[in-house]
Amino acid sequence: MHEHKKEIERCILVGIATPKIAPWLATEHLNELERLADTAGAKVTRTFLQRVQAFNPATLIGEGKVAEIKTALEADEAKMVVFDDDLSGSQVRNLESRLPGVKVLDRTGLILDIFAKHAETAESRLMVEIAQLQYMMPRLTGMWTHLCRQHNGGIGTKGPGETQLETDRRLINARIRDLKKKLKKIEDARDRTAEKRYDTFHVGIVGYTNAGKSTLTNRLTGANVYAEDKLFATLDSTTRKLYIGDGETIILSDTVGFIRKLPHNLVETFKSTLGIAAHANCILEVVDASAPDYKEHLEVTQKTLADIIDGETPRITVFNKAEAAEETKRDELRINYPSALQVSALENIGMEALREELVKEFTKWKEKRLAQKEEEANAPDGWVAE
Ligand SMILES: Nc1nc2c(ncn2[C@@H]2O[C@H](COP(=O)(O)OP(=O)(O)OP(=O)(O)O)[C@@H](O)[C@H]2O)c(=O)[nH]1
Ligand SMILES: [Mg+2]
Repeated sequence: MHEHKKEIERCILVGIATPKIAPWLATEHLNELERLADTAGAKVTRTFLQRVQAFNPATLIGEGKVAEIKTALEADEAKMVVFDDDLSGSQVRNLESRLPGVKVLDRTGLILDIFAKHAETAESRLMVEIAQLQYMMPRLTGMWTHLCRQHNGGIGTKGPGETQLETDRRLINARIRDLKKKLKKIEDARDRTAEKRYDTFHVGIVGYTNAGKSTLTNRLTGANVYAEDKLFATLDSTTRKLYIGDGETIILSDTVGFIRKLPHNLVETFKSTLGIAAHANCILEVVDASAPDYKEHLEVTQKTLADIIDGETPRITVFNKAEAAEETKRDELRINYPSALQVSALENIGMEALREELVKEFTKWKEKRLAQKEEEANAPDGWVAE
């Protein structure tokens, strides 16, 4: 396949390691950023990892490093630099003025870009646009102050830019409100569908991006959900049926993956998609057993989930890609997570055990539902269960 060379942007990545972060983990974070850049369609020409004691408030990294990056950008003919850490509006402005003609992004901006490219349904498009506008707001300030200075040469004067800025802000806020209204309509319709499913056992598949959630969904249900070795291959949740015999069915929802430093407003807006997980009767948590930083993946997943579902929902933890993990690592996982399963969706290993686990949870749920129904039927005011 021929790629158009022009479409591939060349970029340089910058990571910052504070004394609190172990070097191997800092490298792992940068590797992940590289995969994000790749997913966004950019080619990484080099990466910088700067060890700092404290962040420079003006440019995040030290002035010397900025100069070094400038030289590297010129040598590599790269026009974009991506920071692994969040940049404030003024830091973007300061960096852009020191690196003329270079686009300065942070991890959040990159993730938003990927989400914008991958969003397919009306719902995810709305969510991404809201998140993008929210992300833009504080950076707008920087942009206009920047222009304002250029025009007036003065500092702290209220120039025409300020008025323009206020207008822009108002317009953006109006747009966000409008988008949120549209989103609400879609969500309400979906909630009604969810209510209809009240009597079906619903499993929400969650986990870090690229853990193999879609591959696992396909393997379990024989479905053909898009799975790829890219971060955020899945944005819109897909729902598939799993037949478990006796005419019984389980519904599986494959959802968007989590990632460290997932932009907060993105989590907020995507809550409704993840809401599918919130409606779930059981959570199937997929972890990449072969990832060196799987512990961090687990942590990120737990934290993101804690905001969405109640702690009572039963959970099955699955270590996927087990065939690609070292034997010592698998032993470690067995000891530390005794109730978790080890599987390989790719090589079709351990699927039967996972099915059994799902059926077990289904049976528990069904018994509970039956008891509930009986209670409803026997209610003194004569309520009849549907
Ligand atoms: N070695 C190995 N690779 C696997 C396994 N399961 C999935 N993969 C690969 O991991 C990559 C990501 O798989 P996906 O199923 O797209 O992962 P996902 O969790 O849905 O990812 P997102 O939708 O991007 O969050 C693909 O290249 C898969 O082929 C496995 O058991 N072993
Ligand atoms: Mg997926």
